Amino acid sequence: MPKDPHISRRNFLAAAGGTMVSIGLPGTFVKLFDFEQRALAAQTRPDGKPRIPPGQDAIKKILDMGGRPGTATVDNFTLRVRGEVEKPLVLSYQDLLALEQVQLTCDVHCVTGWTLLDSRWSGVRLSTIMRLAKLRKEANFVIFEAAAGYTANIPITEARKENVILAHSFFGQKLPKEHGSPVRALVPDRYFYKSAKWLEGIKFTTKDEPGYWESNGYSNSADPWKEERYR
Ligand SMILES: Nc1nc2c(c(=O)[nH]1)N[C@H]1C(S)=C(S)[C@@H](COP(=O)(O)O)O[C@H]1N2
Ligand SMILES: [Mo]
Repeated sequence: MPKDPHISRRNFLAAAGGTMVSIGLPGTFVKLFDFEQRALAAQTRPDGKPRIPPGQDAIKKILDMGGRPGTATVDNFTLRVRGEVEKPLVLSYQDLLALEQVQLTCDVHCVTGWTLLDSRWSGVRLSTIMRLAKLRKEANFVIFEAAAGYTANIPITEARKENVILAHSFFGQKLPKEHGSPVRALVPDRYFYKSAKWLEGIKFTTKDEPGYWESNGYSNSADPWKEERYR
């Protein structure tokens, strides 16, 4: 493994295949103090699940997990919505802002073991896009299509949840480049590799199409509370 993990991961993505590498940028992260961790671990969510899923540790600040950014900016961004829809769409950044906006405070869980609590995002619900594009009943899966060929897939049942959004802001600011600007998917209740950064398209399919990490040894369902990490 080269010294700079960012470079090695880029090369890996560029090569698109080959040997298994660690998901995201490997390395250590700064956890909360043990007493804080224990207090948080004792909390439960409104849905009754523990606040911190098994095998996860809370951290203070989001990490840049790398990946290959796109060239899109706020000015030339387009989101293509296609597949099992009556009305395929091509949305600009302004188009997205003109749709119903939501603000969301949620926890995100990276499969490498870190959990970021109370992260604040804003954007548009995926269900809003589904309504706008007039989803066909044949649509069973959502495939997020991102820059450089990165994809991630979720079932339509997950996609309908209120907390699944296309995010353009993070803590009240435009999404930083390294975290997926202009727009990323956010699927808080699955491991974070489902939350495709640098989003370019959304495809609705009848059959499942396992995404990038889902085809490289990681779980297709990716439920943090069931610890579905690997295939
Ligand atoms: N386009 C794209 N999206 C991606 C990735 C990637 O490599 N490319 N990595 C995924 C993984 S493994 C994780 S953990 C999160 C990390 O997001 P962050 O860098 O904003 O923390 O993005 C996910 N989305
Ligand atoms: Mo990850």
